[in-house]
Amino acid sequence: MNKPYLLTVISVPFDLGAGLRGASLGPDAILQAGLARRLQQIGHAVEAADFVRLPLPPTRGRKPTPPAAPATAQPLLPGQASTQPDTNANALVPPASRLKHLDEVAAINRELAHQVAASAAGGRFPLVLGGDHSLAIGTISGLAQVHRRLGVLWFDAHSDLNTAETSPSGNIHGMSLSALLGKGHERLTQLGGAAPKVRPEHVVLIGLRDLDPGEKALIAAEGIRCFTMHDIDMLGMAKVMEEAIRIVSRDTDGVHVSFDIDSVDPVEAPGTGTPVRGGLSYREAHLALELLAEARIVTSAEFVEVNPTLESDGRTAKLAVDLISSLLGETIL
Ligand code: Z70
Ligand code: MN
Ligand code: MN
Ligand code: MN
Repeated sequence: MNKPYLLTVISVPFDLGAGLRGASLGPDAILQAGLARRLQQIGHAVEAADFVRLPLPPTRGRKPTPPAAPATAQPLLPGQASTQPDTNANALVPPASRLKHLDEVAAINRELAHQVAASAAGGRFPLVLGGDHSLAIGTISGLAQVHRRLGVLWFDAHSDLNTAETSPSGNIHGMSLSALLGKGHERLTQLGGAAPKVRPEHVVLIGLRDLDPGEKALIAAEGIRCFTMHDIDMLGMAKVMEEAIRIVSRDTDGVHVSFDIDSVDPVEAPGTGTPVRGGLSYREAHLALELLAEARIVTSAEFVEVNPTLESDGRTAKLAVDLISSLLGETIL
């Protein structure tokens, strides 16, 4: 086995960046699916002190996570506006009301950035368990305090490149990557340090299949490298990862993996808020992370959008444990 990582496993039971509740139960589901034992089997030191759980800021406007949401719960329809009143219509900054739960998202991400920066500054490997994908804002802002030129591999069905102006939903988990690139509301772009946190030429998106018009425009304007499901079909995951690894490790001083579980096909990952057909197969997802482990370039990771309330058998949390294990050096032989 490779050199063991000194991990900091940071659980963030937060879901107010998403359109559906329930991803707040993701971290505990992943831990209960046996993450610590698997990390130990791989050879990583895992002591109780290396497991951190962020306390939630007080929520406003929504009740705490219910025990289980019915599987029929629906996110807002595209184009359906926030029901919150627009209190900022004449301001030059984007109306905060188009950013749902901005106060709570900013508060949890500030705390997360502190925790991640402390771990990375201590030479450790921060592993964040979400929670919804708005948490990437805190994770990567914390990493940016330590890595001046961070490479980012963003596995997702979506590109999360909306801003308040282009978002069809107002859900901040669809705006996290644009915020990290310095686009969007200043409370997100300036969180935990000056914008931008990453440069477009150091970012690669993998697994895309559901983009909004404003996201496509930003990809074109910034020249962000994307490997869509079509590209993966055509090239094969091995070739895609060869190119992706070259991009994120060229002229960078660290590589972060931001893994939205909805990048994987809903057949394997049904427990997520916005499943999209035609995703990564179980083996494609594993191969990608195995190749990253072999390349030994990854310095931090997060696994987000596991929502155990949307399934009955826990298979999505188990999948997350399998994927984390592959990324951290588990091999078949
Ligand atoms: C859509 C939006 C999104 C995850 C859904 C969806 C974004 N583009 N991200 N689920 N993980 O609302 O911005
Ligand atoms: Mn709120
Ligand atoms: Mn996402
Ligand atoms: Mn997604």
